[in-house]
Amino acid sequence: MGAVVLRFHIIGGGAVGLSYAGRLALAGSPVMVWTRTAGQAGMLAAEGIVVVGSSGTVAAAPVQAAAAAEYPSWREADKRGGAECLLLTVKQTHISDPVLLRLIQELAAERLPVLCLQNGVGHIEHLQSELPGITFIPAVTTEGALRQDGRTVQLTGQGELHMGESRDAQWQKMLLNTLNEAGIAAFMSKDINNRIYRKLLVNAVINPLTALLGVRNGELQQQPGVPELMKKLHEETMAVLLAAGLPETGHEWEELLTVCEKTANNRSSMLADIRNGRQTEIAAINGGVVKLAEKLGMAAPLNLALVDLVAAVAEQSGKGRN
Ligand code: KPL
Repeated sequence: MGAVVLRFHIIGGGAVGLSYAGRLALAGSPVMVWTRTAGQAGMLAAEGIVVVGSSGTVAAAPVQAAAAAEYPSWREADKRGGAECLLLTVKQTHISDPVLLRLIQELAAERLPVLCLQNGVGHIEHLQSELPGITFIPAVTTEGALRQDGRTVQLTGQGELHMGESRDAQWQKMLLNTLNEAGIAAFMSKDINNRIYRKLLVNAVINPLTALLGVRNGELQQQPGVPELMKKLHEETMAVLLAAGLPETGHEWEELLTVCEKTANNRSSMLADIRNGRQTEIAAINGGVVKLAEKLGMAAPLNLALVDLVAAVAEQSGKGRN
């Protein structure tokens, strides 16, 4: 009997989804990408994903693809078995979509846990309450990726993928090996909730400010008056997260600057959302900090102001309220 190969279902054809799908497919894993539109799925299935490396190398990765709504006909036609892994890479703004929830329910029902790579907080609780029979494993990615078009993704910053512990240790070991072999630095984390809070601390500063100022991550600090604002926002957010149980390392500010540096060429996901007319994740990021603060009887006025400002900018650019 040959070695068991993990077959991946990547739900979401955005920058994160394409960057994982592309690298896994290039390393030889069977990959199925589930998209929102049939147009993107058709393009991916016909031509594959174009992965542009950080040094400019270009490679085409063959994948299967279908729109989430096409699940029933795909299921009927699909005869292949094998160990599977589900990566949910859609934004927080989509996790209530009934078509998506049905897809997760169908795909996860007979299979294994769903790895969730969303920014912000509140998504695991939301998914768990919508789909109570399914196991969701929180994960955090610190990699930078930029979607250039529906099938092209540029890897803009080397980062890591950390995931919570699965009850199925053998499956998780196989998953980590497969990811590592595809050049993805992936780890099992025993303190995933702290990692989620640490990522939230980074996103709560970089995302709204880059979105409002229209600058790349590496340009944020060069804007007049912005380093002071970054510092104040960082302090306010950190106070909330420490009160919520995050242990302090003393290096949080340096970590934020390192992310700006490592993803200098990146447009944050929130800036990309505003530019492309998509809903932003402001409610799950700065709005998540405000909700946490409220629960703890604290105030988070800067975070609150940013929720309103980003929503106003999105609305002004004709992109609807978040
Ligand atoms: O996670 C990100 C995002 O854009 O959402 C950062 C780390 C800020 C990289 O752009």
